[in-house]
Amino acid sequence: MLTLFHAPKSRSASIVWLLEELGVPYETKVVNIRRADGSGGRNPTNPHPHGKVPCLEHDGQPVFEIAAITLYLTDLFPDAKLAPRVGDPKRGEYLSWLAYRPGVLEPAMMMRRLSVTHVQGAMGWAEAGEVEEVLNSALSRRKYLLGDEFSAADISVGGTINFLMSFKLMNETPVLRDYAARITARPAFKRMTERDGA
Ligand SMILES: N[C@@H](CCC(=O)N[C@@H](CS)C(=O)NCC(=O)O)C(=O)O
Repeated sequence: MLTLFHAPKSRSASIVWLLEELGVPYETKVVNIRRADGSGGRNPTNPHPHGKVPCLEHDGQPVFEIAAITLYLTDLFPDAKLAPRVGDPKRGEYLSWLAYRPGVLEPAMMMRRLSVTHVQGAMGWAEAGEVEEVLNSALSRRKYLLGDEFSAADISVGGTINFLMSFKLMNETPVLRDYAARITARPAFKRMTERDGA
């Protein structure tokens, strides 16, 4: 059994969207989390070591961090064709984009939002404007991050782009706007937003 520890209107929506795309049975446990406005708090039943969401439990074993959960699920259900398999030439690119969201995209945009100075060469991620250039360049040449086929990388990175643009935390461009429209038109995305009231 797959159990997702989930909080509406949070990063765990990414995994709800993925589970809906996979079309596999799962249950969600809605848990309280600490919110940026100071409300909320940790839920002691959430197995995530920091009390964050998402956290997935598969037959009692926890998996945490979106990149790990996404990879875990797409490996568990390869027939859903949401990720290149081991040995596929696109596998490296897929893994790179999964790591890019929490390792580069999120810290870059958060730093800019908080007006923290980026020190080139010292940070483990690139400056926000450079990240936007990379994403615009990749998506101006392709329909999806891996080419013509939608993959779970589009849920993770694309979902973040959509979220950041809607909150004006990322500069909207025609390339990114069209891409966001493409991925959010998917029925599984709509099912996710309907269930969270997002
Ligand atoms: N790096 C984590 C981030 C998870 C995260 O920060 N989730 C937020 C919700 S959007 C959370 O649970 N915040 C509550 C807290 O920090 O205690 C991942 O990618 O899974």
